[in-house]
Amino acid sequence: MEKGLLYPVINNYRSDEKMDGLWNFKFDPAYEGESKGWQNGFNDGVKMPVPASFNDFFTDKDAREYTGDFWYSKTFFVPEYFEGRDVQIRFGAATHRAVVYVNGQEIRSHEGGFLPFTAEVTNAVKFGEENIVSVKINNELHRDALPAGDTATLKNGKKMAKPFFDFYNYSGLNRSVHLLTVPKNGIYDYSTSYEVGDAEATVHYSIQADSGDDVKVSLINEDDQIVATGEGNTGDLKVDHPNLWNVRDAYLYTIKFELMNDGKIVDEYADQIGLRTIEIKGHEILVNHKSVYLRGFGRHEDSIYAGRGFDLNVERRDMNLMKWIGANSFRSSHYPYDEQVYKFADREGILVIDEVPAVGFKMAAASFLGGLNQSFFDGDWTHELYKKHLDQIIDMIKRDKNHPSVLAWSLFNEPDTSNESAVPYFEKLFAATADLDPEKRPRTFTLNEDDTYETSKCLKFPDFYLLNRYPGWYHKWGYEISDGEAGLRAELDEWQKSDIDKPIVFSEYGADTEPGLHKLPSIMWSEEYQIELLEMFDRVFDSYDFIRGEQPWNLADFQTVEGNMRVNGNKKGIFTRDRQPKAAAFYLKKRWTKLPLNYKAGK
Ligand code: CKU
Repeated sequence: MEKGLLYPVINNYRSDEKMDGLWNFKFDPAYEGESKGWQNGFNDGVKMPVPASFNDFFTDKDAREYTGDFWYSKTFFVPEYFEGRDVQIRFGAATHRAVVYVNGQEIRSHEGGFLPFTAEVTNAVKFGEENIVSVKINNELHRDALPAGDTATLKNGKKMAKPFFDFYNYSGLNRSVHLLTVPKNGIYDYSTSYEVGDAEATVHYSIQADSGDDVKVSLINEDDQIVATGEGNTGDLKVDHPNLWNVRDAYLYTIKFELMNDGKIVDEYADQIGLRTIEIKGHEILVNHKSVYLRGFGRHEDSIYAGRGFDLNVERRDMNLMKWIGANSFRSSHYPYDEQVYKFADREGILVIDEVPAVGFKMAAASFLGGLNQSFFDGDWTHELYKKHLDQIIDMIKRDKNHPSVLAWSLFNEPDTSNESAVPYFEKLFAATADLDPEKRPRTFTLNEDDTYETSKCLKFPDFYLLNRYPGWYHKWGYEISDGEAGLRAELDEWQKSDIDKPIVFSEYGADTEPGLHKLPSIMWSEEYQIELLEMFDRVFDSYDFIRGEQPWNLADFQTVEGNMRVNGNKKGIFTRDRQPKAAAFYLKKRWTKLPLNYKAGK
């Protein structure tokens, strides 16, 4: 668990320098890096770009598939004028676990490949000199870690990742590394929550700092005017005639905190926030007390060459594609994304269902991935897994809680909930996470096809339901799709008859589609079939009032493990991996740009 995960800023009290670029890189298949002194740095590795996944740069398959320990190292200069401040190295993501050394000294370790962590290096660096940072990373998959999987050893001694999930195990320093200075005992976290009306809005704020005798707060509008001020570690800011943050119509205020000591400013932190509320009421998802119908995608951080390495250019394109097609939301399937993704979403007024990397918690979920027929939560790994799972939810909420775009927290993707053994795990996790978010956003998880209204033992936990359903693809496919539709309707009829009064969002459905493959009449994998499958689902969505969102799988094609179900990855993208439209994109654009934001409101 991190103390604070504020995004780096530069001001009179704080500095931020990116350490991105070329690092030295080395595989460590014999786990002997420390005994060879690699924590002190090395110069005989290959030059590796950061941020990026190492995998797809290599032309050699052993290197691309490499599973085990590997090292990154880089020299960096710490100027003398940094003295007197705290020096930190902040890693945006290291997949999946890391140990950080500075000048040979072990600083800290971290588990979890999709969230940031900060190495406090003040006492390890030499001021006015070159320093060396080395990071040992391990990308093995285990059942007691997130995302879940196994690591196999082949007969030739090579290790191989066996994910219980359907995305490639892209590894490395996938997000930017920052060299930061912050004031000693300064601000390390803040949070906000809101009450909004047309005439007035209230921002409840609280700020965490290690020192200071007072805090001054100001709220600044987009015209650079101060609209409210406050004092103290917690308090309320009242805004007359507020500009609310609305879906696809965002307005961002700047909140600025000044930490005071003896009448002098000793630290400052400013961030952009949006004034809005989120509630679930009956069948409705409400933003600013108004009903919102979600349309958008499940996504991945995935692109050619850099794999899961965060690329602002790809993200800009993805945001533009989502705006073009009329989307208003996405799920950060199946892990929290780079922080800049949420900044984009804040600015564009796009809602995010923020998901923790609790994926693969179902042995039989995807038999094509080598699933085993056993209940996941019966396993002896759940004790250790739970600790990591909770830790990552805590950090995800800590990191993302101040983004107006974040609509809800997804605590699992497709866990095995059809067995009673899941219930104690869910009870504990939902209780432990109830008060983490000062805004108390809804919590949810996606339900796999096997986990239905009739079979799931965990339906009481989510505030609204996310359904992943694949009739027309994984069953009742091709010419049988009409039976698939009938089956889907039969399941939804059960929900309708029940006394459950919560919205359902379809968080996955789709068909693998080879771009350029046309067939009349349609055949599976053709662009025509993808449209027919979407039309089938849309007919169903339009027939049930409690369905309050549609997020087909996936925004774009993405890389997976190789296998007899995948032709160079998962092709369920509405866009190709290089972000060009398949025919289905034009179909969805037509539907989504016509649907009102408050579709089905009041029903
Ligand atoms: C998607 C067994 C269904 C799993 N679901 C999760 C997602 O990660 C996969 O990519 C289905 C698919 O296309 O199989």
